[in-house]
Amino acid sequence: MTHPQAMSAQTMPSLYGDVISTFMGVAQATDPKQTDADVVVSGVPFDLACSGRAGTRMGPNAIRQSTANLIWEGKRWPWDFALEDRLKVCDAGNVNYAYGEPESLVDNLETHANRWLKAGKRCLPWAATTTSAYRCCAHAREHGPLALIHFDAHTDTYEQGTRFDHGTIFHHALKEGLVVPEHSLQIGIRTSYDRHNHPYEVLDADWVNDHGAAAVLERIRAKVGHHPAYISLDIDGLDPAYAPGTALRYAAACPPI
Ligand SMILES: [Mn+2]
Repeated sequence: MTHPQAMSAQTMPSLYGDVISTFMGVAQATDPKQTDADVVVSGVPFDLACSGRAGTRMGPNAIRQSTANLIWEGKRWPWDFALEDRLKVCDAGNVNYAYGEPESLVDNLETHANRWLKAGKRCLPWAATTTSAYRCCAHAREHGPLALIHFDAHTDTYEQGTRFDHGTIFHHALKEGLVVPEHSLQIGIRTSYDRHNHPYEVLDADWVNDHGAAAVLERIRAKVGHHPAYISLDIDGLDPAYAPGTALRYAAACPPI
């Protein structure tokens, strides 16, 4: 057997388990030209940039496995239609990287996202840290800046941090002109930030709890309009009562909406 370090990031098998089953049993596809899917899901099993409890690299495959019982359900309550009646989805597997070279993940992820987006697909990556969001929205370099709809306990706009720090991504994205702050919102925030000098509008957890889901959606529509948008959902945007496995746990969040 060839030692993993002798293989490139592209050819090395995933150390965290190859795709055992696909998301909700949809078809697997690795080439955008060979699928007519509208939406592509993929996993990013990288948690080396995580400052808290790691292990989320196991998440993408866990998501796939947790959808196994949905395969035979067809119509899923409370909807009266099946997913495949409305949307064609494919599963592109996991974005791979050499475990000793985090840089390879960063480059591979941007290449992966660009490849599918250029083919006109919508991408839904499950990433193990929000570091990945920065590269996922990097296609804005070619297609113009995006509105940001960001659910999180943190603003991820910190200026200090190491190169792949997961708390700095929307500072760097803004600096590089990848997002339009005038059309962007950060929702569910419940950690400190400079309220008098912050680049994005914030609907903090207190605001969301006071006003409810309908008001949040109304504010998103008013702010984002028809601008192309990037949606980032950090799982710690939810209360840890619903997602206790997250690396950083902050109570008093809004309930799932
Ligand atoms: Mn967070």
